[in-house]
Amino acid sequence: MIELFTWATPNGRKVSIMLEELGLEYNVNEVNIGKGEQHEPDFLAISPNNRIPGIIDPDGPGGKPIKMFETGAILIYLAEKTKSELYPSDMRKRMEVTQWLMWQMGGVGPMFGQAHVFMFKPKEDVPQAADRYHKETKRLYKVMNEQLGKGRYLANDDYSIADIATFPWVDRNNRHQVDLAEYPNVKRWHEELWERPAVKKGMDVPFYNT
Ligand SMILES: N[C@@H](CCC(=O)N[C@@H](CS)C(=O)NCC(=O)O)C(=O)O
Repeated sequence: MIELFTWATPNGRKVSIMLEELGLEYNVNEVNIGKGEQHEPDFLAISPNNRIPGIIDPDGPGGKPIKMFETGAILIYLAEKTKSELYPSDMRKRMEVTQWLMWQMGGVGPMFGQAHVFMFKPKEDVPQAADRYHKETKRLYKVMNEQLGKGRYLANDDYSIADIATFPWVDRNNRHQVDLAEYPNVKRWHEELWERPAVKKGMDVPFYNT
C-alpha cells in the first residue's frame, strides 16, 4: 500500500488523481500545511523541501521501499511503475508529454501559486506583485487555450500526466481571478476532466475546496 502525505492543494491533488487513475491502493496521511506540519522531522525525511505531497512506496524499484517528493517526479514514477500510457512509451509522444509536464512544473504551478499569494486574501496589498503574477497567469492561460485548440488534451490527443498536473491548478481559477469563459478550449477541457471518476475522487483528497 502506497503512503501518500498530502493536503487539500493543487499539488497534493495531482498525486491523488494519478493514484485513482491507476487504481493503486493508497493510504492518506494528512499534512496540515496551515499548521506547519510540513516542517516536522518525519515529513522532512520524505520531502526535504518541506512541501507536500510526498509518497512512500514500500514496493519500490528492486522490491525495496522508495520515498519521493516533487509532483512531476512522482507522476513519472507512478506511470513507470505501472507501465501506464499516461506517460507514453512512444518516444515522440513521451517527449510531448514531458514538455507540457515541465511547462506545468516551471510555469503554471509557481506563477499561479504566486498569484494566489498576492490576489487571494493577501496578508498585505502589493499591487505591483498582484499585477505581475496576474498578467503571467493570463499569459499561461492563453498558451494553454491555444494548445487545447489544437487537440483534445495538452499533449497529443491522449490524456496524460501533463493534464493531471495542470487540472487542479486550473480548478483554482477563482483564486487567480481568471474567467474560464475567456478561454473556451480550457473551459471545455476543464469540464471534460471533471467527468472522469478518478479526477472526482482524487480532487476530494483529503477534502475538496476551491
Ligand atoms: N514543486 C513542488 C511544489 C510543492 C508545493 O509547493 N506544495 C505546497 C502546497 S501546493 C506546500 O507544501 N506548501 C507549504 C509551504 O509553503 O510551506 C511539487 O510539485 O511537489
